Amino acid sequence: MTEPLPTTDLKQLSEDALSALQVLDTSDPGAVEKWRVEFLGRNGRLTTVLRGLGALPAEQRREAGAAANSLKEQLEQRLEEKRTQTLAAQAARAESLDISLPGRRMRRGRLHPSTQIIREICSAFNEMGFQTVEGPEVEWERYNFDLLNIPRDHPARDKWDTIWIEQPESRRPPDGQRILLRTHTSPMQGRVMERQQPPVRVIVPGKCYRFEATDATHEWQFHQVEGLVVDEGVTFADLKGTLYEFARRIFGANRRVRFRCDFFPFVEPGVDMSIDCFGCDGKGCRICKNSGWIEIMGAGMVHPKVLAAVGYDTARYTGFAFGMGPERIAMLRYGIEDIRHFFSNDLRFLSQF
Ligand code: FA5
Repeated sequence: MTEPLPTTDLKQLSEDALSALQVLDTSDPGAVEKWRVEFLGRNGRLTTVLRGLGALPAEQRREAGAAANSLKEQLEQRLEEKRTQTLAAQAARAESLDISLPGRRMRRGRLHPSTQIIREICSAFNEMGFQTVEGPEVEWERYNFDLLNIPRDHPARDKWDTIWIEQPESRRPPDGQRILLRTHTSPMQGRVMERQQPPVRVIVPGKCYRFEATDATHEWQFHQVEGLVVDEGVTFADLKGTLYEFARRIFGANRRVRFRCDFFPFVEPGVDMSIDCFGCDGKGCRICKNSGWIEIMGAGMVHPKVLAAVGYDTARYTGFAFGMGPERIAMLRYGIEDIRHFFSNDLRFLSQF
């Protein structure tokens, strides 16, 4: 069987290369490189032909060699021409742009409504002399429960449906401490008091998590803002005065405030605080479920066991603490009906604030 003459190969190769070049998008460097590798590359079709020349008789070898080299030059030149044409076409298109057309409006981003209300709450307290501090969302049970007078296996733990983090046996600390996603911002009470002596006056915004079924007023992830004050001579009157002033700043000058007994293991006495409904001025409406009052936070005098657990002198120091849900406060203020909007990332909701 006779081998086809290399010149026949070259003719076919030239046709293939030129027709591929005709449809090649030379503004795409990847496509140009692919074309070059296929026809001119080290293992490309032209180089393969050139390599095969050695097997030919001398006079054919010379003739075929010259033809192959000339084809190589021709293909390189045609590629360059095509590139120049593409650039010229692009430049012409650019010149045809109407630069007097008005630009497209940039859409401005904005802060998430939770962030906005948290900042507002914190600055109300900052103006009253509170310092803002933050802490970890992944927490030891010691801070989330033990130091807050909620020992392991105490039924009070059920109040905070907890998301636990699995720890391999080998990495558990000797005291058996477990890790969780904090269920409230109160663990920062212990963390702050452990590292400083009174006077303490802090506000702690942060994210919390609970293993809860969600509904219009319950999310499994939400924020809280915690407050803690400890010093000599702090009384329940200070708690009431501070929170009353806060309510006036956030909800307006004419708001009335109500405190009722409530139970949290880390405060004694414990209360919940409500404001009179701004939707109906206390007369009763849909917002306040006809009660005239809206509950906005839990609070109380810091339990002496909590102060003692961090080594504070309970004969000398007293304090108060409180914790509120900023999403719930934003819902009340803006008439938002479902807390799940906050984390569903729907721009139709987010861009209203
Ligand atoms: C607490 O978490 C206490 N740590 C508050 C506290 C601090 C009391 C200091 C006394 C002293 P409670 O579970 O009630 O309490 O939550 C406080 C606020 O967090 C609620 O009033 C509510 O606004 C918000 N909150 C609680 N659970 C959810 C939830 N699932 N979704 C949205 N907000 C919630």
